Amino acid sequence: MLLNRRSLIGAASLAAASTVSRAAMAALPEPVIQTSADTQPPLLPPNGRPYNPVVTLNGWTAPWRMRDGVKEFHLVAEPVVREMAPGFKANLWGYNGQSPGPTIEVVEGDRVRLYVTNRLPEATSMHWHGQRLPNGMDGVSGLTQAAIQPGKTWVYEFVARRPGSFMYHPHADEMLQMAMGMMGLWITHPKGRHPHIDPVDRDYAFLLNAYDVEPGSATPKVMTMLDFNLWSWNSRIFPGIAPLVARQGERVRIRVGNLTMTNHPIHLHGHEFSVTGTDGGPVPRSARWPEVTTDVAVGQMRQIEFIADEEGDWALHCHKSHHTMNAMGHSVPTMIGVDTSDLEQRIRALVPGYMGMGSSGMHEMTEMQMPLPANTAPMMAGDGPFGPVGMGGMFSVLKVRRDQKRGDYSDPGWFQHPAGTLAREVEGLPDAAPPQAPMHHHHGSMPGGMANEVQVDVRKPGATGAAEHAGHHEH
Ligand SMILES: [Cu+2]
Repeated sequence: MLLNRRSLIGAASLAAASTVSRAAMAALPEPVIQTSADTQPPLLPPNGRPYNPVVTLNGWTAPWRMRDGVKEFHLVAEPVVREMAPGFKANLWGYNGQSPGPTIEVVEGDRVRLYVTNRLPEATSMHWHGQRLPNGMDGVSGLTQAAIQPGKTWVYEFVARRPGSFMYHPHADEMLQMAMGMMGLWITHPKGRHPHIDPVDRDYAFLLNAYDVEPGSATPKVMTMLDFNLWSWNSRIFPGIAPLVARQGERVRIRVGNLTMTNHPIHLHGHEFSVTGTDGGPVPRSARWPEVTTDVAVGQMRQIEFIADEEGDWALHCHKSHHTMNAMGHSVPTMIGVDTSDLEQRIRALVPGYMGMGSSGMHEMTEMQMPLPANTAPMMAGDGPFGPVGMGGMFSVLKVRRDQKRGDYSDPGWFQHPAGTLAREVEGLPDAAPPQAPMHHHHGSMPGGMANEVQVDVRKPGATGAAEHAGHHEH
């Protein structure tokens, strides 16, 4: 739901608004705030040059005011409450009611005027990442401007000179302000046909971000440098991330920007894609190659494109496996292979109902209704048509359907697999015994558990497949 700020003036939660005089605000375009974390339908341009709008995952595009041929936007930096997943809300800082802020969409050649109002308790600024612009519009506090003090509004103005995928974020107290969620996307569409930009049927965009929120709390720890525990797309974590939907045969573009403190190899199942652009602009066709994973480094954007020609529910996720999990204690010991049944019984005598975890892997945690502190997303969650998905964090699903209507972004539900196309259990075989933990096989008594009969395979260069067995003590 979109709300005008005016309809909320007077609410106790917006007391900070009074620091901006209403007379001064009257000359500015009304800031539009978003109260929902749902993906909003693409904003068809009501005026200006035509373009094919993007869909921001769990986000929206900022409406603008056209004034004397200039597109005017109004961003308000402010504390927000972001629902990161159903049942889990975080106290973040963002723009216009959400983190990330609204996507700015303009057309190559547009003159753009951006008002930035600061309703934070500290100074900020706005940097327009990747843009060609006059140096004084670059938004680096101290270097190209004084910081925007609380209660003040500054204005930036420049021409969107080249098409591409960009970002915006503060360049003042950056570590804290980005750890709190202050960022947004900027898309400059090409003016007419561009030799390196193909028209697409679906154009998705999201930012990679990361937070460190202690389970049971709601405000990120802002001094965290690397050890974040929530890996999100547009400040949402699976299963809170909307699916990406396509009609079979459509050309799909996905724009991904990274404002975390580490790289994310973004992997798509079932299709190959090309990287058709970066925040440096469109990639010439002759410089593209096929991929199924593209690494998006810190401060980079990657724009991937493919034909969604395979029907199904295809995972789209970061390939760092700890980035597809939600908050957990980092001090959990590895218990794989440890027989805890005896330990469990002994602890149960002291703590009724105690249950050990992880002795055969951690998948069991996806099936357990673990008692969680209030306001905490489960570590591995999401139910699929065949059981728990056991994922969190940077994970979503590309849903390709033959009968999805053009321009329809609604969730088509789970894929109905045609007969004979599903992996299946082989029936009629005896149950295989589960593997024994290696520590039950002590063959020797050497310190450190080194067995005597260790064999190594030596393959001589040039040998055609025949490996020689050499005893551990032979040389
Ligand atoms: Cu990652």
